[in-house]
Amino acid sequence: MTTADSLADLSIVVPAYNESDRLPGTLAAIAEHYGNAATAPEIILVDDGSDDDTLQLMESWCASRADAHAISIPHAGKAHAVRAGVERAGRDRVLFMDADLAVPLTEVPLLTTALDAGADIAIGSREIPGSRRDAESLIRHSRGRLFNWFVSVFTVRGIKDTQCGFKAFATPVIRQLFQGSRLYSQPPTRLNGPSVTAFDVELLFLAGRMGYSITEIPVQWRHVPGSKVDSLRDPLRMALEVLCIRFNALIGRYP
Ligand SMILES: Nc1nc2c(ncn2[C@@H]2O[C@H](COP(=O)(O)OP(=O)(O)OP(=O)(O)O)[C@@H](O)[C@H]2O)c(=O)[nH]1
Ligand SMILES: [Mg+2]
Repeated sequence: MTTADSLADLSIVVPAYNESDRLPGTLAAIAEHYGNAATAPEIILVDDGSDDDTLQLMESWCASRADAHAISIPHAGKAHAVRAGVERAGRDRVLFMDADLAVPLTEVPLLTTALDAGADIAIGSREIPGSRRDAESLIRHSRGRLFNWFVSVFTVRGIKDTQCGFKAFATPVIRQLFQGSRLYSQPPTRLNGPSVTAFDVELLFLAGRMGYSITEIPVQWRHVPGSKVDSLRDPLRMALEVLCIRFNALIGRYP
């Protein structure tokens, strides 16, 4: 399959919450990179109740493109926004990426090529040879490594970087994984502020149980200011989620 065919087969899902500062540059980069060609990926932007004009930005950008969709759901966090985008996806593969474009669009074909080569899931990695992490503080990097170690002890083994927000799946595979999710089967009843969470850990954990192949692909990544992650609350919440995944597995709640 050529790169153009691979891209024509792809839906890109971008979850965003209060991203009126970071999203315009990302949308401009997408428009410039893909133009409006028939071979361009489908673009699905998902807002879940931003307080700023993120949704308006999405809607006006989508109005000028052939296959782009702005989805609006009640506030439920990144996992549910990705899930809503995946449900809407009309192409054979889905890649989700962050609104801050921390991984540039030049890396998209690296993941689709891995899917072409037979992987069910291809995930961007900042921790294997050939990758790069730029502009990241030592504290932030160390926190990420500690979390990955924690993940490898309790849930997903053998993956060096489970947390890069740049992952591609065969569409039926990611739909099946979300169906198996226990942490994100229902939207939260109450949620204040942005919520990034460890939903990808649960997806990868389920993928391992279901026997899907996962390939880690080295990507160029840079830290982009304007993070929505709370440096204390969110790592603790994510660690708790990892323990919940282990507990759910122990009591037989996963397929
Ligand atoms: N729809 C939706 N998206 C969210 C929510 N919280 C975060 N996001 C999106 O998730 C993506 C990642 O958010 P970031 O704040 O960059 O977090 P991160 O990249 O995991 O961590 P950093 O390395 O600190 O930047 C961005 O596209 C955010 O807009 C949310 O509650 N809802
Ligand atoms: Mg980020």
